[in-house]
Amino acid sequence: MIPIQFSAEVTKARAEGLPLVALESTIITHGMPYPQNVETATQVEQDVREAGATPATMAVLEGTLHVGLEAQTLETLGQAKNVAKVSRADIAACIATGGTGATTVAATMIAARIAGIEVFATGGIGGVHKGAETSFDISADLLELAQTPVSVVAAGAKAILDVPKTLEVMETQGVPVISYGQDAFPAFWSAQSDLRGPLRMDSAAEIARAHAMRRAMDLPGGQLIANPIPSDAEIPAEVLAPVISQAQDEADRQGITGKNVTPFLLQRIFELTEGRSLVANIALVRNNARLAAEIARELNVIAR
Ligand code: PSU
Ligand code: MN
Repeated sequence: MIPIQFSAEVTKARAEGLPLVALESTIITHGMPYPQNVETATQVEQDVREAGATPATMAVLEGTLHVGLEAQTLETLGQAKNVAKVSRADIAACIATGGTGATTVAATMIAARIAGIEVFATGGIGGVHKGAETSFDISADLLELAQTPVSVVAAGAKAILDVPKTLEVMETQGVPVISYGQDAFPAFWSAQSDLRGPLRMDSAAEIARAHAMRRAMDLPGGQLIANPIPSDAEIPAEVLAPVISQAQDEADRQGITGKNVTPFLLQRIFELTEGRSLVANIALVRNNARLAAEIARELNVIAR
């Protein structure tokens, strides 16, 4: 038995068969500073509601898997220091030992599958890190996309990653990567990159149909929907490139490894851009939440 607790709102939506959208919590505890993290998480939940779906933010709290967080719980989590970052490798151990942890993309996909939620919105997924040929640092998020049937809406992969290698791993793992509304694969803080998205779709209905077809075909794994950042919130790639390489150099010199790499880089980029990276990050997560809600609504009207 999995100890699981649904929020009041999620309980109601499940009972009424309403569309749901999963949201992660590592972005709250490790991806953004307080108080912007809580403000953003609250706003993103509201964006999902306004787009006609119910938000379900996932976290493990004292050994219970929470599907949907009450406002006070979200605030407490957002203020807490030293919360564990829980991915596929740690989620079961965290629950079994009564621990508390914020869920990554991989762990949120697992929680969503358990809760019967098929659409999930986040900022950016983890991927293949620069230098992976020696560090072997490849995010568990990519392997999760290959095995857990959840469609994940993200703004592409961050330029802190080796984006071509990230696309190669998803290709190898059979993960459909769908650029939304454009040919290029978006690069998180910038809408465009030099890389083409392997697939392109222009409507939420199409994305929902592709998801439902994978389900009908019994294909394991989900889809990555790469949704470009709104143009008014973009940061040009040439502005960020030196910032990213500085942050990467510092991480290398300080010997940062494993699950600390991504939070370290995000925090340094936030500092080095004097908060500009965070403003863009907030805009793109909100944009992803709205698209995810639309996809969830479309998926809800397709017969199973
Ligand atoms: N991308 C962001 N913000 C984040 C993350 C990614 O824009 O906070 C988090 C997500 O939770 C993602 C995790 O699943 O980082 C990936 O960590 P790693 O690279 O250690 O797999
Ligand atoms: Mn990693």
